[in-house]
Amino acid sequence: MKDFLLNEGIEFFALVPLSRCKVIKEYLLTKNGFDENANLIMMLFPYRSVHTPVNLSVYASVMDYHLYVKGLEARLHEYVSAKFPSAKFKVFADHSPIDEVHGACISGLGFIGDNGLLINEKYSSFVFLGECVTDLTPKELGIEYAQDAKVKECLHCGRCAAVCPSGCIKKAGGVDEFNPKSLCLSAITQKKGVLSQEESRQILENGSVWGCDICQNVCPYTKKAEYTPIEFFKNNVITELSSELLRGLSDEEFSSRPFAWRGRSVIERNLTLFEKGKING
Ligand code: B12
Ligand code: SF4
Ligand code: SF4
Repeated sequence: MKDFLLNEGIEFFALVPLSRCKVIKEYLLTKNGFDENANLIMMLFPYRSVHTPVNLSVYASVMDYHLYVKGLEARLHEYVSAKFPSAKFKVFADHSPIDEVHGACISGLGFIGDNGLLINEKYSSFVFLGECVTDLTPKELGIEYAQDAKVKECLHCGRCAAVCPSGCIKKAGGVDEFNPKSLCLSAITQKKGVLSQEESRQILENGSVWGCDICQNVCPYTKKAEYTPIEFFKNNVITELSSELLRGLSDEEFSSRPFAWRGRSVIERNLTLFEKGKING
């Protein structure tokens, strides 16, 4: 299994028992036939390439990582079932049974920043998190469980809290902490329906039509971070999105972008707002 993952360009992975993870969507486990004895191979997928996006977040500028995970699962299926034909396994990312930031953190793949994100020493927080849930044992997988080591902390330098436009990162107990209850700009850009004046102002002022990277860009770990080695994330990067470019995308091309899950109307609304704002002011 180690060789398979390394061949895929996945250099950060670790095995944890499900019992150590925080389950947030139990039904995804039961639906796929997993019980409490399941194991998880937690994986990091670095995604930042040399192309710096102008008016959207890095995650929105690259091809949809859900597609990457689908491809990875198909290749893994071929690899594993040759040796263990009755093994159960499923790869999740984002729409996942567990709190992935917590899972990656306890697996030793990084630490949690005050911006709420998993920071890896090599790639900073520009890593997607995913996990292969399986009924295979550590011995069958050829990977030992990750050590239950003391979790490292970020620098608590306060830069992310100082620049966050939504005030999501607040002082709590002496350190800054991510507070998802106030509305993160990333969530505003993905919201359906009509936006309030304040929400529209946030999109315009911060110049992003999908997602927000402000707290990641200022983080000292990002300054020294490396770019992705994974081909999937290096190709077809959209650095500047416009209504015209969006209209030119075929339905198939559109569905391979990370903003497609909300349908065309939400991203169109943001672009119209952005383009009008640009013309007016
Ligand atoms: C809902 C969601 C959002 C929501 C709400 C975010 C939130 N934190 O609640 C919105 C839309 C705002 C959002 C935005 C973004 N998201 Co998001 N999101 C998720 C999702 C689907 C679920 C998060 C969740 O509900 N967790 C459960 C709740 C209870 O956790 P929580 O309150 O955040 O805090 C927990 C952990 O942080 C952890 N924890 C906190 N501190 C500590 C300290 C220690 C020591 C430990 C061990 C644990 C720990 O324990 C807490 C309690 O369980 C996850 C995927 C997943 N399945 O986990 C992606 C995920 C967190 N998002 C991701 C990304 C990339 C983003 C954006 C960067 C996208 C963008 N560019 O716009 C932004 C960043 C915003 C930010 N600063 O967090 C990545 C993060 C990758 C990383 N390196 O960490 C994830 C993991 C998706 C993925 N598979 O890659 N997201
Ligand atoms: S900017 Fe500073 S406080 Fe925020 S996550 Fe990075 S190191 Fe931590
Ligand atoms: S993604 Fe943007 S709005 Fe959300 S916490 Fe980070 S800086 Fe604040």
